[in-house]
Amino acid sequence: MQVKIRRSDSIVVLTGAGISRESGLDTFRDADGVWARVRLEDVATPEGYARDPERVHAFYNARRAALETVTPNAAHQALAALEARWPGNFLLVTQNIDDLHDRAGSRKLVPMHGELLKARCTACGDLLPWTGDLSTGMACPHCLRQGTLRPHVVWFGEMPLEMERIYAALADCDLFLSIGTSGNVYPAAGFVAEASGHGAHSVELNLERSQGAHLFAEGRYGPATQVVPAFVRDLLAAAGLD
Ligand code: BV8
Repeated sequence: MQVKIRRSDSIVVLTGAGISRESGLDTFRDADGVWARVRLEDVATPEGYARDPERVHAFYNARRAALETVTPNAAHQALAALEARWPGNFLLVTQNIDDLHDRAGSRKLVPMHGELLKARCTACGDLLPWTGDLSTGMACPHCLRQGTLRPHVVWFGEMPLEMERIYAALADCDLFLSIGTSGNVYPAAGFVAEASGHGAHSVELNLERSQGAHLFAEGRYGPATQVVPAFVRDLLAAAGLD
């Protein structure tokens, strides 16, 4: 399907765990996904953290350590190239807490569910880069209180980050791209309706039709490292930027 786009158009991209799958990071709801091994209630909620903080720290420590073994893939790189080449407004909103979009060079980037490589002190609110393990035995380098450092990650029941900035971009966008997400988790799963309601053309790029596939004007299916670079090529060509 020929992409209809103008250079002045605004683009909002939403990504989920599927875009990092071919870099070697697990998704959540695939058969071999994260939630097939642990209950999200135990490791990705404030209640789970209050019940057993060391279990939650172990869950995120393992995922943080895994980031050292993976690299951005062609899909991450294609989105960074699109951002660099696009003359109109561009915003990449990711549900992922890995650092692969950042390492691929994306800068107009909102990690709405937080970042694995940051820790936050629940006592003084300090936000710190954090690459090693976290545990309740550690003290906040800023306020020196012990046991107050948590992953800077948005758990279920917590408010995602920069929502005003995201909704402003959705209200303004002409093209909404959703990549590698199952459309299970809100409010992210509601972004396609929000963008479409403001007149945006919506495209789903995913391995298979997601739960929200019927909400999109267009869908292209296959592995992200194939469908995302191809779509970015078509987009740049349609805007005469190739
Ligand atoms: C909130 C960080 C409100 C943690 C995560 C209606 C409205 C509002 C809220 C709710 C609502 N209904 C329910 C809720 C509550 C809840 C929710 O949505 N629950 C779900 C389960 C029903 N939402 C929340 O709690 C959110 N907070 O709403 O706050 C509020 C209001 C006022 C005041 C205070 C609060 C917070 C949600 C954030 C939770 N944190 N992540 C961590 O990472 O450990 S979300 C979690 O799911 C994941 O982390 C991930 O970010 C997210 C989405 O998952 P996906 O990325 O889509 O991954 P998934 O495995 O599901 O799908 C992968 C897809 O990739 C598949 O489609 C697959 O086919 C595809 N794929 C696989 N391989 C490839 C591929 N595609 C391409 N190429 C491949 N190779």
